[in-house]
This record gives sequence, C-alpha cells and structure tokens, in this order.
Amino acid sequence: MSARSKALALTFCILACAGALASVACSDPDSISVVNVTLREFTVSVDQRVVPEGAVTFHVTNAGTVPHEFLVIQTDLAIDALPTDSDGAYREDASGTDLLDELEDIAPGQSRDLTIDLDDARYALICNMVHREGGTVSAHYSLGMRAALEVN
Ligand SMILES: [Cu+2]
Repeated sequence: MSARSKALALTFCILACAGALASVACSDPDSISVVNVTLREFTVSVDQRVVPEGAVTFHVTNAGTVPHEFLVIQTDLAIDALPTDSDGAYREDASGTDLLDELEDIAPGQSRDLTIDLDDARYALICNMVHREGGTVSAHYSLGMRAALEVN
C-alpha cells in the first residue's frame, strides 16, 4: 500500500467513526423534548403541537392574573369533548381518558417544569381549576383552557 493510499484509508476511517458517533448522538434515547406552555385567562398555548416519543419537559408559565393548573391527559377524545362534571370541570380519569400527571396551583407569574415519559398517542393539556365567586361557578376547562399535543 502506498503512503498516499494509507493516508486515504486512515482519513476514511476517521470520517466513518465520526459519522457513527454523530448518529449515536442523534438517536440518543435520553434526549428530552421541551414544550413551552403558557397559561392565561382562558387559554393554554403550546409552542409545539407534535413531539417525538420519550421524555417531554413541559415548561409551564402562568402569564395570567389568577392561579391555574396544568394537567396532562392521554386521550383520543377531542380536547373540547372530555367528560365533565356538572360544574364544567374535567372529570378526572373518566372513561376514555388517563390523567398522567399535573402541576397544581401555579401562581400568576410563576413558571414550573413537569417531565413525563410519553408514548406514541394523543394528549390533552388543560387547566382544571374551578373558580367559585358568589353564586357563579366557572371551570377553566370549559372556558377554553385546553390544548392538543401529539406524540409520535
Ligand atoms: Cu386555569
């Protein structure tokens, strides 16, 4: 083998190894998706609607003026068609839904993180706070605090 072809063979090896390392890093099963969530009266907004299967960190900010909650529910139901109680709040773990985790009582201006392993499925992200004032009961879910997330 000539010196030149030896050098070429070595170069090829280094590139191949670098490529192999890069592909390992790309398919790293420990990588975490981050979804930024903003809560306010009365919406839930997300900066991503579709994320890959695996760990997902929800960075949840209450940009409103009253406390809110953040629930992650696995369901095939439409986000505005979850089972509700008479006050309009989502009935937790009702048929067709699986409440996976939640952050309770997020104060106005506060940000909190929730990390969950999510399977290939559809999810509803909602606030299930119920506000009672005088004779008026208002469920934030029914007022519009819901967003869809797809994991695949
Ligand atoms: Cu709320």
